[in-house]
Amino acid sequence: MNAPEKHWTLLKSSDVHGDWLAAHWMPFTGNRDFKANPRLFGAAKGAYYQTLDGRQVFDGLSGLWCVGLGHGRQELVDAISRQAAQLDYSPAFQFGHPASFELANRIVSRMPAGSDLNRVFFTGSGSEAADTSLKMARAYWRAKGQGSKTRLIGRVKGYHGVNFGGISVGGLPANRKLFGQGIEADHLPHTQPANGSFHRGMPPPQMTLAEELLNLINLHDASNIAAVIVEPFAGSAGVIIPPQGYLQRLREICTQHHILLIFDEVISGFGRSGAWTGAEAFGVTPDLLNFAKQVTNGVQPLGGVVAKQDIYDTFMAAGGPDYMLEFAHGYTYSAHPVACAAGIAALELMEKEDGLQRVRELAPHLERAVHGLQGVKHVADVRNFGLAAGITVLSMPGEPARRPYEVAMRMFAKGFYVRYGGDTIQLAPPFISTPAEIDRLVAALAETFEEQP
Ligand code: PXG
Ligand code: PLP
Repeated sequence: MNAPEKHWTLLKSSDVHGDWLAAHWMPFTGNRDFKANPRLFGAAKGAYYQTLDGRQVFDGLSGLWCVGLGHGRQELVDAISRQAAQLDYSPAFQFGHPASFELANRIVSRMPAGSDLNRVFFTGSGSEAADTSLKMARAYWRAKGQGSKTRLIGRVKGYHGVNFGGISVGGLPANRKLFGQGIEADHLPHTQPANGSFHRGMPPPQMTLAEELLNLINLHDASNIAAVIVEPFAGSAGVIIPPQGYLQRLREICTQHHILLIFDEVISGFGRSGAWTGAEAFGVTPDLLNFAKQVTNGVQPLGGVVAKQDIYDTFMAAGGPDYMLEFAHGYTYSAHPVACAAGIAALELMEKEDGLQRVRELAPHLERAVHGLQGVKHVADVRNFGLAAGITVLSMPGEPARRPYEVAMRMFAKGFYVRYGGDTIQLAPPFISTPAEIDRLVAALAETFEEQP
């Protein structure tokens, strides 16, 4: 409809008009606001986006938590071009190609030592990983002859993507309320400390939070519960860090009552926590571990579930004759060759540049910088872990989401991209950021908060 004259890669903002913007119904976006005031990026390099008019914008959320190694990495461009030229697509079902096996081996070698997390099921996204893990959990118990174990337990403020399974166990009301009946699920209480806590890293122990799982077991009986799914630290809800001992206690209770523990590591995995997994960073091993995002440095969509060998073996044992499938599940784009090639190259780049070490070195710097926001106007709480931070913003009466939006828009005008959601601002700078860039990001944020009425 009324296309601009130029090729789309060469557009300037003056070429873009509302008519042309109308066709794309954008995800998790205020479409009316965006189309009135488009915020379009045309290029990216390192830790910076470039707007269509060439303005540099610091990437304060690594895209959407997925571009830790920075943008425009030639190694990844080369890997995906080579794979696309050699084998662009290969049927995901009943046939294979080498890249997926290579990537699976490399992922498995980065799981916590001795964890038995060594079988990888690929998906195209984190949402698909969430639903895959929940289906795996139910089918696992069925394969073991315990088909009554179907109930799934998530957590308030949890985010597990947007598919029906994920929103059923998820605990963000805005993502659930429009969509009617989900699947049978219950929720543990969230672990967000009261405003004004300003804990650095993990909050002190608060055992009653994990013990709530015992109440749910009393209510439903473990014979009816398939799995508990939590993010090691919650990302989307505003970076909520588990209290000390919390994940350990969940693990103990799940083991004792024969309930699978699923970690959704779509954000915490592949570096953001300063380790390959949040499981390793927090010292707790789940039975199923979901990943996406950073695994390809965001350059291709890819997610998956890493299962313990016992889970895989159970499916194989119950699979019937060898020519039959053991798990009737998968996606057209499961283990897409180009996405797998991107994953292999991204993991290599993480090693080569010692991405984990960079996160571990920058994390204390980010912690000091963001906790310097204590006392700044409108700042109600600050939380951090690894290279992630969440800031709770004091709400305007009746409009909790308003001020974070205003702050993020003002930040964009100043050359910083930050994420806003609910009553929070979220930061997740690239692993390749410098301490000075983090200081500038947080200083701009402090200034912007002070400017707000
Ligand atoms: N699980 C977790 C823990 C996530 O953080 C998903 C599942 C879903 O992944 P996909 O690839 O289907 O989007 C996520 C994604 C934000 C933000 O700003 C977070 C996510 C996605 C977009 C924005 O907090 N998390
Ligand atoms: N809907 C229809 C009509 C399909 O044929 C398919 C896949 O073949 C799907 C949905 C699922 O798509 P995907 O495998 O990309 O999730």
